[in-house]
Amino acid sequence: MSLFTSLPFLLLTVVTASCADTKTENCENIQKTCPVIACGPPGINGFPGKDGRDGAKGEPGQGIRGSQGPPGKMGLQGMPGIPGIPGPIGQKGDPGENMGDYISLATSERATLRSELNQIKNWLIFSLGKRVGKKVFFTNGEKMPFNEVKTLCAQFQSRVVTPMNAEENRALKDFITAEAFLDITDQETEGQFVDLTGRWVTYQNWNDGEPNNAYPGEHCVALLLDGTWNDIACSSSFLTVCEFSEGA
Ligand code: FUC
Ligand code: CA
Repeated sequence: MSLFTSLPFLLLTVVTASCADTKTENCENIQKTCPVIACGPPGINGFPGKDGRDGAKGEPGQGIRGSQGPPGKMGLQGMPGIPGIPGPIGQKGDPGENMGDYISLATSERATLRSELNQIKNWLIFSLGKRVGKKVFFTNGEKMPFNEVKTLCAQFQSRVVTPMNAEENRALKDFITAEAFLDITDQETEGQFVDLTGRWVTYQNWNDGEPNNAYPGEHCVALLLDGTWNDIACSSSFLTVCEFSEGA
């Protein structure tokens, strides 16, 4: 017998055998839905049914506690605390420098500074001025009326040059390169030449025939290049020479 011709028989045999193993009630039910097969053995199990609905939410579990989270942000700065108790008194310090050392050092430094200052003054006088006794002559090389010369010299804490003796007069003559005003006038009384303090000058070195007040108003005095004096008009312009007192 071939496989195709024997298959219905095999099925019938299986169903019949299955039905024979079940209870009579079940067999009757089968008979109601399967009239061809009056009663037979129970069939093979069917396929599993569809998945059931999700069950109700379960109660919270009691799992293991998680690890601690990272620290939070830093809080605001707190108020300053009250001052602490003063610490103990420290050990006595090393003995200080001797005050005498400081004084001698200051004295030494002062002497050095004085020496250097004197050297600088020497450089200036050698190159620009003329020293005679305690006087030093300087000029800016400009010619101007007498009043302007007086003002300029006063601005530099000096006065218009005034030779008080032959030595100073000679030093001034050697210094100038043009006729220069002296700080001597007879503006108050014609013919009475006085210095800036108003006192009659005790030293004079007039040129021959001077003072002659040649032109009315020759009330000032100029040192000529040969060292002699001439009365001239104060409004005329002559060389500016100021004298400075050393040590003042
Ligand atoms: C002589 C001087 C005057 C002026 C004139 C040019 O007479 O006495 O002061 O310098 O020369
Ligand atoms: Ca004159």
